[in-house]
Amino acid sequence: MSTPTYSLNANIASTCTRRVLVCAAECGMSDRVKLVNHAFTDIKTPRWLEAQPFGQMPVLVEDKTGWTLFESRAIAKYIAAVSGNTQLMPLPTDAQTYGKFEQACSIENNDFDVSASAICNELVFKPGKGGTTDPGRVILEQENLEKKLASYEVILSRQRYLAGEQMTLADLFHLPYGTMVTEIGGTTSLTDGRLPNVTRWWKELSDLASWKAIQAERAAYLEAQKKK
Ligand SMILES: N[C@@H](CCC(=O)N[C@@H](CS)C(=O)NCC(=O)O)C(=O)O
Repeated sequence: MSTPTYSLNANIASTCTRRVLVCAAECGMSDRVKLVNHAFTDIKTPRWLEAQPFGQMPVLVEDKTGWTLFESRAIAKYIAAVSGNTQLMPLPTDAQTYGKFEQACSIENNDFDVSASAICNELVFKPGKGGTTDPGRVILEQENLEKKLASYEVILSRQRYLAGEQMTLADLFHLPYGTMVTEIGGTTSLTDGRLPNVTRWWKELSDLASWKAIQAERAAYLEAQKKK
């Protein structure tokens, strides 16, 4: 049986797309997961909605069978399962390690992403769609993020990564919004050293060669779009 390959129907400019791409790269799956850049208008078409009823990207498609999967974190976990990389995603049979991994995934989704993505939404996505930034919401989410990252500092002062001593998908999941919220000045807490273990952790993650390559691909794509 031939090794399955996949198309990632998405766009390199999207945060969720880059979440999948960095996880695929770290799992050694980049050659089996091919990014297919789509216009953001595609995601509201009946064909797209059939695979992704929420009208969002990314969507993973198995090339041979047409089998689909959406939700960036689910896609990343699926790719890790296919790759067999049990460091980035521990097996449920290793119950305690798996429990800590799921705990870390939950922290990213419920404690970090909520505020980091809300700040990016207010400062970038909303104005980009013609809307107006709500400064009160920005301040509230900045305060929330600050409090959450203080708790990250406690965790990361005891262990190297969010799930333990090994880097997992849970750490990688932070990269798109962590990078964006820092770049737009939405927070300095990941980088300014006031939370030394957070800064150490974030530097290691954001310095990953795979992530730098994906960010470079994004910059090249956006530059090419400007020239069109
Ligand atoms: N929870 C979903 C969120 C997907 C999502 O919000 N995708 C964005 C791009 S990062 C999108 O499609 N936005 C366009 C829209 O919602 O209309 C995931 O992780 O895949």
